[in-house]
Amino acid sequence: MTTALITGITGQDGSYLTELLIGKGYAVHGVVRRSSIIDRQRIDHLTRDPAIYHKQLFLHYCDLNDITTLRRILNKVQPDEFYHLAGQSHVGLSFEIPESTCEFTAMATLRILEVLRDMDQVPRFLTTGSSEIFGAAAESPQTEWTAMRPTSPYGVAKSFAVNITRVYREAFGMFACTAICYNHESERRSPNFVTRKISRAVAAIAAGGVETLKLGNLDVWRDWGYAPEYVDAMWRMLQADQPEDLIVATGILTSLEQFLDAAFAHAGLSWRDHVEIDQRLIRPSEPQRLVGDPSRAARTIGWHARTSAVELARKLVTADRLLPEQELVAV
Ligand code: G4F
Repeated sequence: MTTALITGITGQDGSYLTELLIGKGYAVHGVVRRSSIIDRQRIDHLTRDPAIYHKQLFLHYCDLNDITTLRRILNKVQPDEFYHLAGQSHVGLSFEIPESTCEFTAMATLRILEVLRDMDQVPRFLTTGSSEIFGAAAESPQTEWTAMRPTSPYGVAKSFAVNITRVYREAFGMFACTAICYNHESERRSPNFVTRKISRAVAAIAAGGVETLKLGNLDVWRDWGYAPEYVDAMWRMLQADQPEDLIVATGILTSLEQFLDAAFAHAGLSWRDHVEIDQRLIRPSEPQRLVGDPSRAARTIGWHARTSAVELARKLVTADRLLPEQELVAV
């Protein structure tokens, strides 16, 4: 049985990756933070399944600052593959909490690499980068060789993580790589990201619960894909003969207005009747357009995104319209 260890197992990507690996017969060990409020909704269906929990899925308490505990878990579990997905993932919020964003996203990656380097059997290591490393990109679409010009503390922290992972790969011969993921969304996305905020608002408006949706900058273009497909790319990267950083993206640029069109039209609505601009939601700086070139991932690991941004918008609205009305408040 192949053994994987995942940080960020309770997040969107962590939960989909866990399902994927369990389906492939892995033993999956997840690292979870101790907190008085237990928020493991995305993996509840797995931890409630007696055929899976404590048989194929195991959870361990560990804060990523607590490196001695992580070392102990690693020595006990001896994973073959290590997926480091944890971190502060909200770009806008990183302007308000830059230090902790860098601590969890940049420094935690370095600490993990340091612990792994000392192991007798070093597991294969993957972390997730972000299109935010390119920021004010000098070229479009961005490739694995595009210069990093981040525009947010989050993007700077991710740039550090990508670079330190490369340095450990090159300097110490570790199988360590970064999936440079563009925006990837799903029914499990937290509503503080724009896609899910929109789909929940559409559901609430269609149900007659609210009338308006407050958004920040609408003049942005992103490369939006479907998260379950992105964790498949992560897995494929760790099965490759050689470790390398890859762009994981659809290659298609969609404007936020196009996403709004698709989401509202799916419920027979027009966003122009409901969206208001709230200046407080506009970030101090951000990339205007980000689109990745996924051709290297197609060539080396045979990965292709299958869901378009328009299909994604419709999928999220369909799912959110099935939610009980009380879950749709506060959009
Ligand atoms: O959904 P977002 O918050 O995603 P963002 O900032 O692009 O970051 C996501 O994708 C990155 C990959 O490229 C990840 F690394 C990162 O962890 C995260 O998953 O915002 C998308 C766009 C932004 O331009 C933002 O300014 O939507 C704009 N936007 C406009 N109004 C809004 C809102 N974003 C949010 N979250 N909320 C708004 O009301």
